[in-house]
Amino acid sequence: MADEEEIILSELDDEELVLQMHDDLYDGLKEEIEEGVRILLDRGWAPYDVLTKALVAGMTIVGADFRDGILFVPEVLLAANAMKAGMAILKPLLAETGAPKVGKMVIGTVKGDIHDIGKNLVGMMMEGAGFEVVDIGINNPVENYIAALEREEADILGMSALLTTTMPYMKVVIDTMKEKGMRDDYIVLVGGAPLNEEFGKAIGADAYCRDAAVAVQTAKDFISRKHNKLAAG
Ligand code: B1M
Repeated sequence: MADEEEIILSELDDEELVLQMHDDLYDGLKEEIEEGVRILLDRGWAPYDVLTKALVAGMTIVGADFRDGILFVPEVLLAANAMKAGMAILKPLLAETGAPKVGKMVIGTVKGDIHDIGKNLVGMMMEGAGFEVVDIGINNPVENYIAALEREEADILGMSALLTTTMPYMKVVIDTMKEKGMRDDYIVLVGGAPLNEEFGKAIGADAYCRDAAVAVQTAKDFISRKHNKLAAG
């Protein structure tokens, strides 16, 4: 039957392939996603375009149907695994630019929150822009952030939260840094789908970053301001 015919990804044009990848991500088809990523790269696509147009856009569709009760946790987990498999292929391409190291960032998802795709993406893009990144993973209590900042002698703290119930924990981390007299030693950047600029300001972060590209640009801006300040003595 026609609708049971196997789709040969390499025979699709770019636009059809990207749409098919959205479907495959939705269906959690890891191998198909890996193949699609490789095909787009072979066709000369920039890794960042593959990431945003094929993977992140696909995950947005998954997110909408998750919200609307059409998809459930097991299916979304499969989609997340497929997305991660695609990201793993892109990671070295995004991360190895040979750029000189410009600063060090500790990044982690806050306590109670296990979403890590956005955080991983930010880490990858930061590495690609020449930052050293120490990823402390998910579900981090304040102690983990403080210990990592001190141990790593980082310049930047990055925090991620995807739930409205976990985002207030970012303030706990920043308040604890203030209590310990260490807040001003670090650039604090926050991000995650439910946050906004106002929230970032209200909790005392230096900046809210809408996406990974904004995180990179914001980090660069703050680091160069820090260097200028030091140079001015
Ligand atoms: Co969850 N989940 N989830 N989930 N999940 C959301 C966040 C949700 C919006 C879905 C929905 O209802 N539409 C909803 C939250 C609602 C709310 O709080 N108001 C939700 C829920 C409710 C839940 C559970 C409670 C479901 C349940 O169990 N009933 C549960 C909670 C678990 C927990 O954390 N304790 C849960 C579980 C899961 C899975 C495990 C199934 C899976 C996570 C797998 C994983 O991460 N390994 C999952 C997923 C995949 C999602 C959605 C569908 C996709 C998230 C994602 O990866 N997006 C999500 C829907 C959505 O966000 N619209 C949803 C792609 C990623 C590239 O984007 O993470 O936004 P994002 O990151 C962006 C920016 O936000 C920014 O840059 C990134 C790249 O551009 N950014 C930063 C992120 N972090 C940053 C840090 C920075 C800077 C920028 O630091 C400097």
